Amino acid sequence: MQSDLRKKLMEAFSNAEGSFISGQEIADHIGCSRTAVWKHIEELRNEGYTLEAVRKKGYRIVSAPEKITSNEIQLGLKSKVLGQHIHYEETVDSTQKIAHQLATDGAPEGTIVLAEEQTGGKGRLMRPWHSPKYSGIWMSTILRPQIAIHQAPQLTLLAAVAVVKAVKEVSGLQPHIKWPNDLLLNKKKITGILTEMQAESDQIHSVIIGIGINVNQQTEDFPEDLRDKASSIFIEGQNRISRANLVQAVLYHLEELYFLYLKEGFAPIKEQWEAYAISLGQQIKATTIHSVIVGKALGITDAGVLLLEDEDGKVHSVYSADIEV
Ligand code: BT5
Repeated sequence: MQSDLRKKLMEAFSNAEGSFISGQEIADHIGCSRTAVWKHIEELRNEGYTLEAVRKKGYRIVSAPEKITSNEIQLGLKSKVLGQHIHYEETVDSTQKIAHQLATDGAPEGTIVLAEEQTGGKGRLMRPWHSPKYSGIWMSTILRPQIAIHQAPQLTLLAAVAVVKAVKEVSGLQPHIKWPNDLLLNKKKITGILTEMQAESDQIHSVIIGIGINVNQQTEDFPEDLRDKASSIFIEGQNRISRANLVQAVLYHLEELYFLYLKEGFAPIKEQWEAYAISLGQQIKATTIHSVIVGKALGITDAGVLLLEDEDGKVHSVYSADIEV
């Protein structure tokens, strides 16, 4: 939006002093059409403004975008290693890409990459991850554990437990985990986790844990094809959350579980994961790259592999799949 247009638009809202202002009044003030006003309002929403729109009354700004600053995160940070180095950017392609580069360049363990917006956020199998500005947490954490390559997926499950605890602590809402990497509130996805690694022969150089949390989005902030299956903490709890506080809580719980894992192995993490998982004991459908398996979810192995028992009693080990409950 041109800056003079933006100035006039904000002026119109400011003159209304928090009351509703009609689309026509805004149009008159700026000197544009009603359709153009609608477009400007959409732009404001994309930038993180929360606007209320009521028929016959018009629009009202409920809140301005809240940025996360590195200072805000470091002030009161309870983790000792995670988040001690913060790489913060307004807009990035994907925080994973930057974290990979930093890890290659020797960034210390615990370095995090945080962005207000991702234009090419990615999920597993290169699927897109919707990461609009100022409303979520898009973060990649660099870890350097001395574990075998086949153990790395355990860290996805560990991260899921950490985010459940952090969301619960900050919002009071209790998400459930859907194997391996989804966190759900009222059956809708609010978090996805992507674990990638840099390794050579059987030596792990770094594990990069990408965490995406939908925090303050409203329903209309999601593209239509995601509205049925995705949600945010705000939508489910009707409460705006400080993203900086949530980042701090995630780092704290992630670190606590990670240290426990390094000391005692996966068993105590597995126990907590199972306590939060929704699909255990239930009939589920797992779509892998090669096949579709329908069966009862028995649990996860010590390696984090899902065990599914089909109707013939055969137990399948599922390493990677999409799950429908
Ligand atoms: C994931 O993949 O769930 C992993 C997402 C990881 C995102 C973080 S953000 C920080 C870091 N930087 C990145 O670039 N990525 C990581 P998967 O299980 O493959 O799920 C992807 C699917 O979730 C998509 O195909 C959509 O259906 C859906 N989806 C996309 N954006 C979403 C969102 N914001 N909320 C809920 N679901 C979404």
